[in-house]
Amino acid sequence: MVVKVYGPLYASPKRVIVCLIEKGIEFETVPIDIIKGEHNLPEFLQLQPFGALPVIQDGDYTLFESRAIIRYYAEKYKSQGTELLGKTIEERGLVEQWLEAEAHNFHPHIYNLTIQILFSSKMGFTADEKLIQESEEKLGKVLDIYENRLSKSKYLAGDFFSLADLSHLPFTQYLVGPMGKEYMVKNRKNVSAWWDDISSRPSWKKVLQLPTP
Ligand SMILES: N[C@@H](CCC(=O)N[C@@H](CS)C(=O)NCC(=O)O)C(=O)O
Repeated sequence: MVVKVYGPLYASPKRVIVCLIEKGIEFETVPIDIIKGEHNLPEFLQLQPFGALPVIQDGDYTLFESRAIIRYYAEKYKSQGTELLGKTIEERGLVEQWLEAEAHNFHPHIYNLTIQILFSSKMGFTADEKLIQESEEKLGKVLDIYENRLSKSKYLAGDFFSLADLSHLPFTQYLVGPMGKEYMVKNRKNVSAWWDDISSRPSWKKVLQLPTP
């Protein structure tokens, strides 16, 4: 069964797509344009009542929330493709811990920067410079914690690549690319080495060939 990914232009669907590629799962994409408001059309709200991307359809199974989807596929196809959840229950605990850190500590600040810097004009509002400055400061503090963590292990959950690292790819790509804030990564030796490693994975290079908004 080919998995349908509703996206694929935006960052959160790319979190799902890179996971599917790592796991060797066949998929096709269904374009949804947020700027045109397609995520709020009744047929899309049937799939994702909160009107956000991504959603996947796998046969008659529908799932939304990108981190729920990547956990689902990493577990469902545990022995296929890259092992993304750790081999032991202790490793799994650390993967979950850093996935939560990504969602609750890292993401809110990088999301604010993304919306304010990259999407405000497309969405028809003026960027809030104070929010940009505050978000950059807060993200910098999170990256300092990552810098310390990555001085002890090659990847966030240990010496193995996992969902915790993968989950950072789409928004960090915005940071180092179109947002022009590569220095936030480059100025931190361990974060920089980690970023070079995870962003050069063949799976991510394939995702980078997909269109962006
Ligand atoms: N927690 C959701 C958030 C997804 C999300 O913010 N998606 C953005 C695109 S990257 C979106 O659909 N934005 C439209 C909106 O929120 O109105 C997930 O991870 O799936």
